[in-house]
Amino acid sequence: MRQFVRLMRRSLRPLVLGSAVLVLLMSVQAVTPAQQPTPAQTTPLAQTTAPSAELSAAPAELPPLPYPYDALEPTIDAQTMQLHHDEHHATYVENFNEALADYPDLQSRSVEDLLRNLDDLPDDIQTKVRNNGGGHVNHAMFWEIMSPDGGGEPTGALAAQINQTFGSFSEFQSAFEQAGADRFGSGWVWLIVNNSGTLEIVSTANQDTPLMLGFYPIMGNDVWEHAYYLNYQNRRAEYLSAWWNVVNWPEISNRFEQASQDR
Ligand code: MN3
Repeated sequence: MRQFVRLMRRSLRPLVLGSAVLVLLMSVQAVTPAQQPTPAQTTPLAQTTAPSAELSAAPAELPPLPYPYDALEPTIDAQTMQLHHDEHHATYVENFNEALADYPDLQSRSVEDLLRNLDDLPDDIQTKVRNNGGGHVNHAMFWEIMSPDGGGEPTGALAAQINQTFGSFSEFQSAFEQAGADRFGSGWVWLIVNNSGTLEIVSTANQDTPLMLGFYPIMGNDVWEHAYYLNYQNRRAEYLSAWWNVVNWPEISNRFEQASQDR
């Protein structure tokens, strides 16, 4: 089948063959299982069927903020958002691309894939990829799981799983805030799906991502001072508790469902 698809792609003459071939190609992609074990495949078809829109490393690009800088006020102020996205996140992307500049073959893999397999990377770029690739995936998720229309409580399967695991939504919130407060120095607090398929709260230092530990992050809050210092100064607990006002539960539910499907 793949040979056939390659052949079709090679002989594709969009102006002549028109949309029928495109429809055929799309339907071929649609029936390809997302979690097919496809290590080291670099054909265009394999890339387009990579697990659910992972981030490109060819090169990595700063995703646009999905809302204006001031959209999350008063929970997060516009200046913090601007510096956080345009400076901090942009710098992670820049340094990540710099790390991969001498390794063009690694650029065909997703950022997530590189982070899941850090030990296999050349020694001289492992730390750079860990810090800057981690910074890129963490922040790309972070902007999406917040919204000006955020807040409230999760619904559906995610709500049920949270209640089952933590007792109630408010007990989950307390545990998440506590783990964020307990993270010494810079890092993240996460809700992940662990290897047993159950929800778990973990925290990581610096830009380490749960992907490095083999876990899929459902949601995470950034507890680096750059995420809250202008508004909250040293009052991290206050930031953690206010943050629920901007949490985008529909997007987090999507990520939860993605994690369930990928298992
Ligand atoms: Mn940050």
